[in-house]
Amino acid sequence: MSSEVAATFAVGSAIGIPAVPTTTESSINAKKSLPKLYVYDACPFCVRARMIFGIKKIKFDLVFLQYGDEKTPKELVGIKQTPILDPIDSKPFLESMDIIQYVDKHYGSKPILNDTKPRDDIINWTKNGYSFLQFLEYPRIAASLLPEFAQKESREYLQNNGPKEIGMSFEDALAKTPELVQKANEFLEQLSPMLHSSEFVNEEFSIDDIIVFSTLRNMTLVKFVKWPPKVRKYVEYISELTDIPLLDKMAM
Ligand SMILES: N[C@@H](CCC(=O)N[C@@H](CS)C(=O)NCC(=O)O)C(=O)O
Repeated sequence: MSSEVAATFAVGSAIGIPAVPTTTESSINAKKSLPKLYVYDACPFCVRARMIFGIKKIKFDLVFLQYGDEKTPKELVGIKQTPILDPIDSKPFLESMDIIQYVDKHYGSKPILNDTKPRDDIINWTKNGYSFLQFLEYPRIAASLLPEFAQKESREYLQNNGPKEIGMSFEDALAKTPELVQKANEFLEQLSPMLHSSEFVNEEFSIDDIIVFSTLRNMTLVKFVKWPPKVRKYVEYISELTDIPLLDKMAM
């Protein structure tokens, strides 16, 4: 224990309060020198970018933007979009796939993805999901306690813009839950035989895991979905491996 931390404990115990060490200036400076990833927690493209940091165990500063904050992303990259990578020593930039490639090449151990392209069947499976998952997920995301909605302004921003984006009110989308859950169950059943194992889509971690996990993660926010055991094990395994928590505890 450093003398500074020891001193904090000593003062705390002297007045009977268990002292918590405060953030030191050096740890703040260390944070400033880390690459910064700006995200929304519910953004699947942000999950993709977080995965490459997680799997390679690279230290980074994960910044959850408020969903109603237009100023910060516009100052960084000119538009309101996430994920944004600020590599610290060069200009901040957008696009999850570019971020993944950059991080894989520049940080941590040797590259693990090697410019491989996603499998066609995986791309097609994900595209099928786009057609209905948004109706299941958006109203639940809007009612969630995710960090990008901590402030009222951000919750209102989604309440105003979300229905326009999905072309349906959140109430109407919620009313469709039974038929959407049915589709989601079939969607997960289709995935099961496409997985090499309950650990990886292919023999080892690949870009396909990035595509698949980022599609599955928001589905953990939907209470009534029936997960085939292999797919459930898979999503839990990748969550652990990449340090991206699932959302079951908030499921509704
Ligand atoms: N092609 C981009 C897509 C990123 C994207 O669509 N991000 C969404 C969040 S999931 C966004 O920032 N939308 C603006 C908004 O929600 O206000 C990528 O792969 O990074």
